[in-house]
Amino acid sequence: MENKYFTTPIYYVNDKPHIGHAYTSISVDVLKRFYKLLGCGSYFLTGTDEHGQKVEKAALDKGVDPKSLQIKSLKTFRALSDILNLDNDDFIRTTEDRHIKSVQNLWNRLLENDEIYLSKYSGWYSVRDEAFVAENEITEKDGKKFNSFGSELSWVEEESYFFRLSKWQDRLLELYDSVPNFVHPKSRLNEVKSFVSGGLKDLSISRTTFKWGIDVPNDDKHIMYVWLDALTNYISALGFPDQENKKYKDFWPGIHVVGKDILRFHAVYWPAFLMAAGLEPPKQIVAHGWWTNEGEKISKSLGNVIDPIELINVYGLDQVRYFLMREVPFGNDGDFSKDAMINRINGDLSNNFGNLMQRVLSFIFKNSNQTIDFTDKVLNFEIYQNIISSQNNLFEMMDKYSFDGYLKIIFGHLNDLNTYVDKSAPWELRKTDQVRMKEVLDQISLCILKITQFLSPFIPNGAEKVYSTFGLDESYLSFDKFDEIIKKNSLKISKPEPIFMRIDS
Ligand code: ME8
Repeated sequence: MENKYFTTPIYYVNDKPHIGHAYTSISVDVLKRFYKLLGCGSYFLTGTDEHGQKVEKAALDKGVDPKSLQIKSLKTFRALSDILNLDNDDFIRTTEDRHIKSVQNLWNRLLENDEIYLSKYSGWYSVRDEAFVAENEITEKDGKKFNSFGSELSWVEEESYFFRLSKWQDRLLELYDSVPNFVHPKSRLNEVKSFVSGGLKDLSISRTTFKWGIDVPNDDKHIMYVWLDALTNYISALGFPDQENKKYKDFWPGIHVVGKDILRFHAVYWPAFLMAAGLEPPKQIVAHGWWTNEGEKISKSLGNVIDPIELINVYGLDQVRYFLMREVPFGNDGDFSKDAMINRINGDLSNNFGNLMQRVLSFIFKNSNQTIDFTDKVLNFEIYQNIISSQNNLFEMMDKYSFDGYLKIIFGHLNDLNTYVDKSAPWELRKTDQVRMKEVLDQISLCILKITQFLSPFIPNGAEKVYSTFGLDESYLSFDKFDEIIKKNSLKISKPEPIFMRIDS
């Protein structure tokens, strides 16, 4: 099975993390955990973007130097990774030596390949997006200029090195045509294609009017444009410039999961930089949609930023992870509302999954000698066979990043199981047919075990809790260990702890 390398964007340290950052990180964590269960080699990178005018400006506004701001915010982003229970393999910072070495090496390759020249930039710039903005993308209001994201623009005029991006137009279009799903979803691929087909201008890749960045080699007047610096993190973490490094050989090219706001940097500039440096472009760029808060754009000035840590403290980690992955098809925009979240948690996790677990396992604990046996008859149980047969569908859903589609299939099985429990009523069978009662409980337990395995990338804590009730440690959550569970023949369960309690709105 081929190795998978998944990355999140590296987040700016100018501000505290919010729900959007948590969303991207959780989605990549789900992918990492899923492919790990499947037995693939998988690598997960996240980190922080610590240079640039935006970070420098935030530091100046707070009256501190960028280094201390960067250290303070780094702590919060690192803490968020822990709080989200991310299974990341590395956390990269763009101020680390390994990264600076890597970016400067990439620069030198571009220079050697005659992909860089010195000139002068004059035009509009969005500090908020760290982006140069073309005339045709500018709107005006009250005498001020804005880009399409509504960020205010400032005029920049300075000496700058340029990357010969215009030269890469045809090669980029070829790349989009030759690599299936290079950008996912297709609608975003079309957007990228039409941007590139419209013609590319050479890109300014250095700045001279401030200092907070990586030095351009052999020219102490210039620092690198923050996006050239930031994008390179994806290979710095694999040991670049050492292309013989095992991680680089095993995992590059990677799959970058990003918000739709930064698609152009990833699907146009990044593959062009890499190809121009003689390196392989990424495998795929996956762009997800944008969250709003109760219908409004999330922004500091509107005071409606959703703090993921607060949410987790109130609703629980697995609950927040599940809601974000289930509520909105990945790729679409979504609106966050507390009511929607409570309904989702109560409806799916509490009433459906948690309740099934609790009533069946407590009943077994009290009435069925606390053991579960997997006889052939149990293994032939129709709902279990349906779960097994849906496996390929589930893999396909994951392959096309349809997290909600995947979860819908699982919860369809859970609905069937709940109906089966009601219909076969083991509490009645206890009085009339204890052999059949045990068989029903064994069938349901088998299904719970399999379903929990499929759910575990989304709700890792809950899944571990369920498995430990069956006396199984987390290593049994891997797909190829399921046979071992079955071969155990008999499992003994301990007193089940309630999971996913109802939330009172
Ligand atoms: O752009 N909805 O960092 P950043 C969904 N440093 N996702 C959201 C979101 C929202 N409302 N708000 C933020 C940068 N995100 C650069 C990246 S990568 C080489 C450099 C998520 O801190 C989404 O993934 O502004 C978006 O792309 C990212 O946070 C932007 O994070």
